[in-house]
Amino acid sequence: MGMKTEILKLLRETDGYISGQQISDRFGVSRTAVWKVIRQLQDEGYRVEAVRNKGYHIVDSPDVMTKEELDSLMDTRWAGKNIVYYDATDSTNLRIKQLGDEGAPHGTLAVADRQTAGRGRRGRAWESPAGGSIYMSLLLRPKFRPDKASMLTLVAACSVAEGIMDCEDVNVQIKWPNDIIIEGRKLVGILTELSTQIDYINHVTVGIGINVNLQEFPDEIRNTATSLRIECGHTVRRAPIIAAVMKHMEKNYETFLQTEDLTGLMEKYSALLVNKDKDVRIIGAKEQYQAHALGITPTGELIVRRGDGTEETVYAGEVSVRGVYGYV
Ligand code: BT5
Repeated sequence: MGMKTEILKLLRETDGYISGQQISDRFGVSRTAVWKVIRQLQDEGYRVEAVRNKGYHIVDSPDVMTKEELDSLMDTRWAGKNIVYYDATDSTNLRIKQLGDEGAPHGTLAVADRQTAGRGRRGRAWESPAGGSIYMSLLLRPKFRPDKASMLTLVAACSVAEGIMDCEDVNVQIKWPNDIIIEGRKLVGILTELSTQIDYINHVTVGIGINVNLQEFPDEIRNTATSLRIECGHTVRRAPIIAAVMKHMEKNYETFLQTEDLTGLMEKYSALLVNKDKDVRIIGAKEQYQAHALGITPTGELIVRRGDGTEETVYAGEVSVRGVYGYV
């Protein structure tokens, strides 16, 4: 951890004031060096008060998203421990794929404030303006076989939902398999991509886009998208959400590894599943039909009952699911 991160942490952990002398003793640097770091933090938007004879005090943390802010909040062993931060990049998924090819460790997290080529599934685009959203991708290096990797999208969905609800008083739900919604509108999209050999995984990229402080959307998604700001009615800090999502991701991934399927996460996932006991329209490559969704299997397929009473499981890679009325 760099000194700026350490000082930020120290300011947060101190009730009241901490003197410049105490900080400089702690890090073995001059008081001028401490003051310079404080100035940098203030320039980044932190409200750090300096009171003569008392020292420094952090009043509040606005929505600052920097590597230091993220490092200072991360409370995990591996998930998000090696953060690469970009003010702007093409796509954090592309960055992580490259870092993965170059040998970056399991748990490496790329975070951007803006993407110029944000990607959804099957060539679709992800709207990625600056200043109001989370665009992040996590590098995983699992040892299991490639056919199990699609379940990681569901592990991530669970983790994002839990992380958001830890930080904000909202009720989010999961639209199988990879969207998180509030009141029927899309708040989060997840894109999991694999780099594989025939029978083993090189690495997995789990890309997560969360609309945090966006207040308006382009026409095409105006009626289907939402943000935390819109739903909560106030500005939301991004960095604590990233830290909370990583915390849950680490835990849920380890649960997943115990059985290499969703057995240990079924209860949580099912409780969050918006499609459960709802009519859905299954849109496959060859056919479309209406069915009743019953839940998921331990391997992440959606269980549906057709009109004639037959039950079947639907694999995420093959279909889209729509509510019979509109988006959900
Ligand atoms: C997804 O695709 O929902 C996956 C999105 C993953 C984005 C993250 S951001 C970090 C990482 N880096 C990337 O380049 N990608 C990942 P899909 O299910 O195909 O949904 C895409 C559709 O959602 C689009 O066709 C739009 O209709 C809609 N959409 C686009 N941007 C949106 C936004 N910001 N909020 C809500 N809906 C959006």
